[in-house]
Amino acid sequence: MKVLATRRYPGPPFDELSEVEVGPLSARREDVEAVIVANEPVPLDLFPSLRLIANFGVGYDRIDLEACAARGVAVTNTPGVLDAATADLTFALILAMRRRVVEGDRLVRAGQWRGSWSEGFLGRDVTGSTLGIVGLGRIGSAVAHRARGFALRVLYTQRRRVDTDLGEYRELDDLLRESDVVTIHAPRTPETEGLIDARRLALMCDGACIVNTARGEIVDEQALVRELSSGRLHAGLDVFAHEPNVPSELVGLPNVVLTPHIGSATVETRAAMTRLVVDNILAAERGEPLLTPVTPR
Ligand code: 8YV
Repeated sequence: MKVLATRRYPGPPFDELSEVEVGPLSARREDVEAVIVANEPVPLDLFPSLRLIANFGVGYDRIDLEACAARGVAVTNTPGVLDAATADLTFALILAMRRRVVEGDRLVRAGQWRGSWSEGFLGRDVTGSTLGIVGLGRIGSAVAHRARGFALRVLYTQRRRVDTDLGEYRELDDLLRESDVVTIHAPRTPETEGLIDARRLALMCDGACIVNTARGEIVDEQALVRELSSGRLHAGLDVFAHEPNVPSELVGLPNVVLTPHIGSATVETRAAMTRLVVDNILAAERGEPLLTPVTPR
């Protein structure tokens, strides 16, 4: 199968593709049968022979599934293999924010540390606090499992209430009111875009922390910037509405930790994602069922 990849995807499995070319999706190509993208829109009209879009990532919100279905183009993603890495980063952000790790690092590097002091630089306990999980899917559940080690009280909300011992169900507004830390693990869909808007951010208690490793568009970014600028809330943000642009107001704020969309960015996880991308292409080549197809909701 003639494959066009938007970049060299990480990990040895990439080299198992015999006919892969790395390049942009901007020119018409009659011969390309599969493309590998990282949640990028694919101009279907440029690829008349396209049969498969293999997405490097679990989220596929920038891929038009209905247009693909109408053209007979299959789409695959990489669910499962990145849950642990993303849940780990979620905890890195929670711990960094609640214990002021990045702020402390900056202070030490600036030569402003004058020795231990008992009153200053106080964070907030992680252990024993209340964690609100928005979206108890694969990644949200991995976060809930980790929460047990910190003796967290876990609340969750999602479209359908499930029978689980991972946490107590709450309506979203109640979850926001009750949580010390709110973490987002929902996919971006028309229903979740702007879900955490100004009214809902205002429900969070003073000093609470919001963590987003899902999609920037799920939170009203300007409303979040206002809450963070006032110092009322704290945040750990791995995703933004207009990546790689980060609102300039956030850069100087001490109450937010910013990371460059690295939820799945570990050597092992990225190799596993490439493995799944390649295995889907190999299955398509052999005419076998795709391993992880996605279909319109
Ligand atoms: C990116 C992600 O795909 O899986 C997702 O939905 O957002 C990430 O894993 C990855 O960072 C490549 O851009």
